[in-house]
Amino acid sequence: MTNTNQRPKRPLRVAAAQLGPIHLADSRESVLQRMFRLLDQASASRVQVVAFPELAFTTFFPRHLMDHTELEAYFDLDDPQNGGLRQSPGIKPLFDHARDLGIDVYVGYAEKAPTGDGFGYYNSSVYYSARSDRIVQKYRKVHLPGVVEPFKQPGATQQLEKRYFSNGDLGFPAFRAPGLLPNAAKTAAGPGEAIPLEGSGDAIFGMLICNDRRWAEGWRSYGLQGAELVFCGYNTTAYAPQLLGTSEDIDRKTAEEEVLFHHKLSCQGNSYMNACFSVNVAKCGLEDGHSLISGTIIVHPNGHILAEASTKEDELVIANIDLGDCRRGKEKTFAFAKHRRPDQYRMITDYTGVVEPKMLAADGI
Ligand code: CDT
Repeated sequence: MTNTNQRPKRPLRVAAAQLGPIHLADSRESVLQRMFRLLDQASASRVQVVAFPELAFTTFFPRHLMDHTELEAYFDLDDPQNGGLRQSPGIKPLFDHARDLGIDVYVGYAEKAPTGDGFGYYNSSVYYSARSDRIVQKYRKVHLPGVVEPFKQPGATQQLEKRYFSNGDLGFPAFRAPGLLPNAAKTAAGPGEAIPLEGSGDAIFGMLICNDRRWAEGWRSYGLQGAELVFCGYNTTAYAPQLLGTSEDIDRKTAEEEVLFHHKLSCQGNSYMNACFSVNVAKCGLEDGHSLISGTIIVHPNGHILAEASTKEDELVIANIDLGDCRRGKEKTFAFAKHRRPDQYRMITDYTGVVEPKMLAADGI
């Protein structure tokens, strides 16, 4: 079997496991049971990889002002001395279930990591491989939105990620997921043996978390590593004019449509510009009265949406994809090695904020 480029197919059946609201009062056990149901559904549909949202095990707690003691309950310990996240008691049951079903998992969680003299707190995700029963890669959210000090206006939507988490410090590490593709090429074993073709090895994946999807730099970092699929889980507030740049003058329904549009624009545009699939998965609905957008989508490297959620509840969104479809973009329009001009891109790493051109003189025209 070949695709239009006469390359072998790289078929994969993926799913986004959208979660409806998780309220402050909901127990971890109840959330795990919901995740198990979605995994069971995925298994019945022969899905190989399931993606869960950002901070999937709890309510979106950064909208609440909490003291350190209250906050601790929302974090899961990722301690390499004790088996890492794979053995963390509040999450282990999910990996055990996924292992038993033979399904790989991308999932977001609040990470508490020992630092030697204390703990670091991150908004993180991991990719768990069922075949190897291990976490293949961890990612820590780089672009933390929101503020350190809570907004004072009554009724304002709080977003305290900058208060509760440290900035991600692992960069954007692409990785290969073992055992998903039939006939994936392996490393050349010895001298004289043919070097495997680009795009013929085991699947190359990357991870982003929520706000990261709005920033081209993370996607391009994955594009430069040949990523064929990027996962992104999110909790996106439907109405947050203080934070999202939507006008305060528009009604809530119009504001939500605008937020949804920018979400899709980011995922579709960046998938296209980096010639990769993306699985973008929401936690959505009314959480304790706070509205989160839905919009779970699986996007093709040509930018089109392949599958989309139709509810604001727990819902499995499935797509059959062929990672070989990335080759057209990677070898033509976005053949980076041929067309990129990094010597002209220095501002991207030299500048953080905006540096405007010099003002014109008073008599300037
Ligand atoms: N969770 C997260 O990163 N949310 C941001 C919105 C922050 S402003 C309300 C997002 O980019 O969707």
